[in-house]
Amino acid sequence: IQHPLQHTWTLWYYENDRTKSWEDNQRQVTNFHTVEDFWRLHNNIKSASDLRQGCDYSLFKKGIRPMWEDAANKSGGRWLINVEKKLRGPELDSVWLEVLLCLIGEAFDDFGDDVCGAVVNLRNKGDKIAVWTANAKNQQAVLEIGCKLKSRLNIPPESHICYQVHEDTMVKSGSMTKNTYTL
Ligand code: M7G
Repeated sequence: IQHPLQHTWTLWYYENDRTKSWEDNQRQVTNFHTVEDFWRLHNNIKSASDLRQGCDYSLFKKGIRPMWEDAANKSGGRWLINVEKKLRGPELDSVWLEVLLCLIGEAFDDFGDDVCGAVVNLRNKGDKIAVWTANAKNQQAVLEIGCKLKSRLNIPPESHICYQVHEDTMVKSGSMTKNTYTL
C-alpha cells in the first residue's frame, strides 16, 4: 500500500548550458504522488550539495513550471533563505529536505494553495533555497507561510528571511532586489 500525497509533484533539474536558453536548461526529472515514491526518488538522486555550481533542483506542483512566467507564479514571489557556502554539505541538504517535507506534507495548512514550489540554487556567491508562493498581495498567506518555514527550519528569531516579488527579481539581480516582507 502506498500513501498518497495531497498533490502530484514534479522535480526539475537545471543545468547551466550556455548554448541553450535558460528555459531550455530546465528539465523535468519525474513526477510523484506518494510518500514512498518521494523517498525512492530522494534516495536515488544526487543530493543538492553534490550538484555542480550553477545547477538547481526545483520541486513544483505538477503543471506549474519553475519560472516567473508561469501563470501560477507571475503574481507571486519567494521566501529566500541564503545558505552560506561553508554549509554546502549535510547542512544544505537537511534544510532542502525539510523544505521538501513541508511542501509534500502540506505543512502550510489553510495556505497550502498559495504554495507553488521550492528551488535550491548552487552558486559560487552563496547557495539559496526559496519557497515560491502564488500571489505577493496575499499578505496573510505569504506571512503565514514564512512563519511556518522559519519555525520548521529552526531559523533563530534574530536571523531574518526576506520575501521578494518575482516582478522585482526580474528587473534587479540578486542582492539588489527589494524585500517586500521580512520575518
Ligand atoms: P537565478 O538562477 O535565479 O539566480 O537567476 P542567480 O543570479 O543567483 O544565478 C539567474 C538568471 O537566470 C536570471 O538573471 C535570469 O536570466 C534567469 N532566470 C532565473 N529565473 C528564476 C528565471 C525565470 O523564472 N524565468 C526566466 N525567463 N529566466 C530566469
